[in-house]
Amino acid sequence: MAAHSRRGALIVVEGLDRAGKSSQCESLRDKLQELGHSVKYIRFPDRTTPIGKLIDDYLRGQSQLDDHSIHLLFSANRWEIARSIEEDIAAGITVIVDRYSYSGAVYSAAKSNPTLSLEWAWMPEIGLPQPDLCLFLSIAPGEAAKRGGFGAERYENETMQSRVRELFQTIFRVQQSGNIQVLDAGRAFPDVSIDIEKSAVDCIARLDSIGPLKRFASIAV
Ligand code: NYM
Ligand code: MG
Repeated sequence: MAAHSRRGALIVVEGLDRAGKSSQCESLRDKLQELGHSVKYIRFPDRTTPIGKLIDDYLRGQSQLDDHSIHLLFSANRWEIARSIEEDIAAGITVIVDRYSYSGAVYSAAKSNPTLSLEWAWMPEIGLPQPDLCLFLSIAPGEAAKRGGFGAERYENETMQSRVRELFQTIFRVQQSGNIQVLDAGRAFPDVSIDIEKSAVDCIARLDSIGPLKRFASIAV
């Protein structure tokens, strides 16, 4: 295989809770492996690190933190993993990421804290590896509701989810990279999987023309 001299792809999957992100990421990993690619699947927050444990406590309502502080912890959690993502990609491994900087910015901005704008929320993401492809699994609020009730974690309520949904649209509009694809995730699981696989395979095939891994730049909202 020519894979040795080629870098891996950074593929991010985003969406609201219950959009099917995690199951689709696992399915994509298996499919790409079948096709002979080296693949890793990771998720944010990574609750296993010391920073991740602070985040986990907060999400489960075990601790109270200032909105800005928890926001920066989510970002710090990405920065502490960023190097290993870059190393994997340089080694030819495609990395599938379940939630990334987009979730980071929109969930915090959805709190409507007057000193925590979307623009502010994006700033600590500047310089992190930019995905070669971001797949947004779009699901209508009604469809999400059919998939079962909200869990017990913070943010899992109607008001937050509808603000988050709007802010995802805003941030995708102002991101100039052109690597964001919105998929209708209200369809049957295998139909969504097929689209995800096609987009991922196409992205990996285009890596030579995409060039080196890019980094996030600032946004103007
Ligand atoms: N979340 C996730 C944030 O608020 N900021 C972030 O940077 C990230 C990565 O954490 N409701 C929120 C979104 C989710 C919650 O994620 C936990 P998951 O994928 O449900 O475990
Ligand atoms: Mg969740």
